[in-house]
Amino acid sequence: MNQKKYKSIWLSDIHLGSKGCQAERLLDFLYNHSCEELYLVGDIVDGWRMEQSLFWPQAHTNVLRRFLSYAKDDTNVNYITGNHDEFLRSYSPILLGNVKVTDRAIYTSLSGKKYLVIHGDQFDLVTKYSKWISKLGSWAYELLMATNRVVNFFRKNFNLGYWSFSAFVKHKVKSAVNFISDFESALAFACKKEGFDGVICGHIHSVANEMIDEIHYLNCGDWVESCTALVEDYEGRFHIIDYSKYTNNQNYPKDKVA
Ligand SMILES: [Mn+2]
Repeated sequence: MNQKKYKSIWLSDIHLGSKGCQAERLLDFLYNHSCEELYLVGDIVDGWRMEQSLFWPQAHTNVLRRFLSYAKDDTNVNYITGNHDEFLRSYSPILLGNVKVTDRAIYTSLSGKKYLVIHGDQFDLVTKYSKWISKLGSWAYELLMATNRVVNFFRKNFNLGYWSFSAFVKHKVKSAVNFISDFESALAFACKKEGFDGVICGHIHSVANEMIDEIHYLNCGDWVESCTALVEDYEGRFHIIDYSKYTNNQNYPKDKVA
């Protein structure tokens, strides 16, 4: 298999166990990419969804198996906990097989810069102080995702590409835009105070690679709406890979689950 290799790959907000999770597309990405260091930046398994009902298709198991096979193939696999997989926080830091589970990590880039790797909910005042409001938001979000699936079902049948209705709505709603910029500046401020050069996070499902107040702010996005990954290549450059464009050709070997 012709895999593209990077120094490091970061993925966040996969939400395995929820209907919105685009596990098939993620599997396609995983089969076509490898790295020395893999960071799973939180909300990988959606514990909140699973409390309500169990949704767990084979593709979701295959994603976890793929992570374990990376670890077996000498990739350094780090699982950073998020608010949807916070059940892991009572055990972290812990080594599960070859997978390091922690709440935060420090990454040194090839150019020698120090990045804080963290899910980011710690800087989101809504999830931090009110789980109830946050779960209500999560319910509204699920409704938005359901609409998204219906829209894309029709688009697929009319041979139109994938289009994120929910991302469209979120970018149109002013309060959502304010929420995103508040989150980004809170995180940048905290990182500057702690002496980091940058931050790599997830949580708000809004991909980014930008400078905020002298801090390199990188957000991996998610695998519910945007289907994006963050990578560092061997020249020490960071890129966002937009995998939503690789649609309708899930050509990963379906029966070969390593
Ligand atoms: Mn989160």
